[in-house]
Amino acid sequence: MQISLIKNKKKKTIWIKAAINSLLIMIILLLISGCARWPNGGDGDEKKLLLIRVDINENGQINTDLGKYYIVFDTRAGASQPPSYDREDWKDEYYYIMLDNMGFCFGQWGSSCQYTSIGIKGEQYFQINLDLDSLGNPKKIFMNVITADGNGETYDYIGNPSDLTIDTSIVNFNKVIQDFLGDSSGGPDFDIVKVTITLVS
Ligand SMILES: [Ca+2]
Repeated sequence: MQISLIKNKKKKTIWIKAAINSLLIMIILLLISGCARWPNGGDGDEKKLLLIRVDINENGQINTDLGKYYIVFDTRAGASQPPSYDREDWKDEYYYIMLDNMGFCFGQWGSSCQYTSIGIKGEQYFQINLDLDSLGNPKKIFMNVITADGNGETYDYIGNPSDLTIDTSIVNFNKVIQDFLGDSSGGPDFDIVKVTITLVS
């Protein structure tokens, strides 16, 4: 009787010790993985917002009855140049924002464009606020801004779209890019004159 009691006691202490040990191991593992994640916590922890403002000719006004306004992004890892001004050359993986007479929509060129409230439209400008998460948090973003009709004719685009390229690792990224005045084949309503890009954390 006594011997079995002692045996039970011993069994109990072994179980308790094992439980404490595994608990300690779990705590240590949690601490290690927590510490390991700490230094490169920038991966998604920090929300970044991309603000883009497009200004058109002061003699024109945003005219979604006769045309469309696009901002296009190439965020692919192997990308090396900005998207073309010609929509026929755009790849399915490009993200884009389109402003037409239904408002702002966002999507990938090969899929449907979803209307959202990411932008505001003024008389002679429009501005979009885009979470960098929705572009997949890329390191580099190649861009272009174009105005066009509904059928495929481009009215205006940024003369040197490489100037629009964004390095998302730069803190307080801010750029103002000018485009030629009066070079739109669709008249002043579709003449891009300035693009302002700001990246805020
Ligand atoms: Ca222009």
